[in-house]
Formats: sequence, C-alpha cells, structure tokens
Amino acid sequence: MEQTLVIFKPCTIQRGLFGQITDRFERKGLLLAGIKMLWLTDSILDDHYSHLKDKPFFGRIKASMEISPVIVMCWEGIEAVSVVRNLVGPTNGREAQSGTIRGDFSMSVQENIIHASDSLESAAIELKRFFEPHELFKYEMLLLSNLYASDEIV
Ligand code: IDP
Ligand code: MG
Repeated sequence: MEQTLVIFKPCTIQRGLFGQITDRFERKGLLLAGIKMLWLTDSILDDHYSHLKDKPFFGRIKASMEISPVIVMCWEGIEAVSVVRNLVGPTNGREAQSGTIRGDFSMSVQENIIHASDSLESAAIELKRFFEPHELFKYEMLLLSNLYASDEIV
C-alpha cells in the first residue's frame, strides 16, 4: 500500500472546510494513517517548497501558509499518491475540473485548499518531514474486501 502526505492549508482551516474536504478522502476509501495540527515555519517551508524558492511569489506563498495552523495527514491505499493527486486536481483552482477538491472549493492558484505529494519519492520525503514513525499508525481496514478485489491487495 502507498502512503501520501496531505496538508490542509490555512485557507481551508479559516474557511471551515476541514470536514467537507476530509469527507472526500474517507468516502474514496483511503485509510487515515496519521493526523496532526501544527504551525508551519519559514524553515519547514524552505524545504517543503524548495522547488519554488526562486519564484517572485515565494515569500507570499510562505506568508499565506503561516497565517494559521495547518492540519497534516497521511492517507494510505493502493496507488494512494496518484489517487490523491487526482482527487485534488491541478494547481489552479479556476482551471481545476468540477468534482475535484480544488475545482469545487478554490478560485485561486495560491489559495488552493490542500497540498498533496506529487510522487512516491516526494511522499516518502514529505511524510518524514512531518511525522515521526510512531505517529503513523498501522491498522487493518476491515472493509478491505469491499473496497478492493482480492488480486488488487498485495
Ligand atoms: P501543487 O500544489 O499543485 O503541487 P506546486 O507547483 O508544487 O503545485 O506549488 C506549490 C504551491 O505553491 C501551490 O499549491 C500554490 O499554493 C503555490 N503556487 C504555485 N504556483 C504559483 C503561482 O504561479 N502563483 C501563486 N502561487 C503559486
Ligand atoms: Mg507540488
């Protein structure tokens, strides 16, 4: 099973969308392996968004991510990284298709509701950035045979 990191951005906490967005992951059939609330700092964001450090809007993105605490989650499932990215939709909320989280809840490129890891490699790095091993829970999903065929479960 793959695991992926999701961050509920400050805009989502401020707008009171925690429940509605979490519902998307639960109803898809993903397993919640870890969750916590924390305040992001410049140094975490310098690592987390290092691919954007030369962009003129880098300072603005960091400021927007530090307005309120965020909620970080680890979601687990078969091909969870791409499944979650597809649930989230593309970066620009105005261009994201209806039915995706960004398409349904965002009008912005920056204030786009959540972060989700973009590959298995970045998921591993990002999960380590936000969770200690003991903060990620291994438990059986009792509905597994209702969610997957037996040959899909490895
Ligand atoms: P992603 O979140 O869809 O993976 P990235 O390119 O990794 O997109 O960018 C990280 C975050 O930086 C985006 O979610 C968005 O909040 C912000 N961002 C990216 N590009 C822009 C931009 O052109 N203007 C403003 N904010 C941006
Ligand atoms: Mg990204």
